[in-house]
Amino acid sequence: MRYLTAGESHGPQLTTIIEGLPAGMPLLAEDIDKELARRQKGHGRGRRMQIEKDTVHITSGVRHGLTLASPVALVVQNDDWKHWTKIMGAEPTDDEEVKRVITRPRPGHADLNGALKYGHRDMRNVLERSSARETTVRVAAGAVAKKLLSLLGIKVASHVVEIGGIKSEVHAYDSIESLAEITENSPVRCLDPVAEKKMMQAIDDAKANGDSIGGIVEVVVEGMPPGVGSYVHYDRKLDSKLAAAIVSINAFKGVEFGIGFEAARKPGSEVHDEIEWSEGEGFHRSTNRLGGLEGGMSTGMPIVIRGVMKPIPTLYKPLQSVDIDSKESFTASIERSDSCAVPAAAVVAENVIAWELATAITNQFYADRLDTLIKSIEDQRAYAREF
Ligand code: EPS
Repeated sequence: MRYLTAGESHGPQLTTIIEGLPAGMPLLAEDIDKELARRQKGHGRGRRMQIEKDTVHITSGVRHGLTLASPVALVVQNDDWKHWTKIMGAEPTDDEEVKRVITRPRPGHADLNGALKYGHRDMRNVLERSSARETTVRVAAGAVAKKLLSLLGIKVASHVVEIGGIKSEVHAYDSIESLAEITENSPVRCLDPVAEKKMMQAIDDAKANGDSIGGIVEVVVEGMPPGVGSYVHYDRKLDSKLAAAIVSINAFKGVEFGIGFEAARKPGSEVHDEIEWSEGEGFHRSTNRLGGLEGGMSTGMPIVIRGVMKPIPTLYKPLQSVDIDSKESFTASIERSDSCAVPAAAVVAENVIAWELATAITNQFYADRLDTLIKSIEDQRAYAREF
């Protein structure tokens, strides 16, 4: 499976074209809209989210609710476009007023590096595309993957484990369904109601100070059959694919699996998961410190991945920068921004992980048809149980 996205933050629309889905897979716009709505929520979001009501149009690849195996094109309109038709229009203009040229790079953004790379003297040409608005259609593509995974008995959920230095102290949950339900009702997608309140206060404080804060999100996956991925070559290792997916999310700077960096501080006997076998269940691990991944492959245990998001670099509190035309120093100022997008980023993380898992599965198993793919996955699970 593969997909590309297109679209500028304040352009008319965002688009993705997905290829490689099995034929005969049920897919409705509402499957995607559900994820798009989840991504828009979260304490700390700015005014833009009040303008947008993200919903998808499926413009190809699906007929009467089933995939055809032809490319699936998904379109999400930008409601804000009506305010930007001149500034972001495709037609040429000599009117400098209309262009709203940006010559002042914001520290921490793609502005300056993107301008140097492509020779843009108007950094709007960079920031319109580097904006996290693009995660809308990455979530749309991920929602399609998530739907496929659900049909294969694989569930994906997430929670926010830290915001602005405040840590969730609740890590246990009854089931992945209850994790999803509790976090869905939390304005910061946190399992810990005490930490939740403190996180919301920290976001409010950051906003009042003109600042922004980051955090850590955790994605959990249940139901992956063992042996997906590869130990044979670097570019087929499942953990490397998942790590790349997390770090590809705007503002994400690091990734951990299972106990993660804690592994550097512990002896091997306290890191590796002992192997057990029982009738019916087959092989499993007594613990899951490695987060469901060993040797570049899934173990069949839950996959646990954490990603760290830096504070959003668009700050009301100005930071020092230099104008690319005048070369004069200035302090960057902005019109609007999110003060914290960690809860929304948890949804993005879920969906990019779903995409990578669905891709790994469709690469490894015969996936032209949904029915044969379902059977292949069931066979792999049964094989592992009886191995
Ligand atoms: C973003 C800046 C803000 C955010 C945006 C990401 O948008 P604007 O420039 O229109 O105020 O709201 O996020 C989204 C639009 C979104 O859908 O998540 C940025 O610079 O990355």
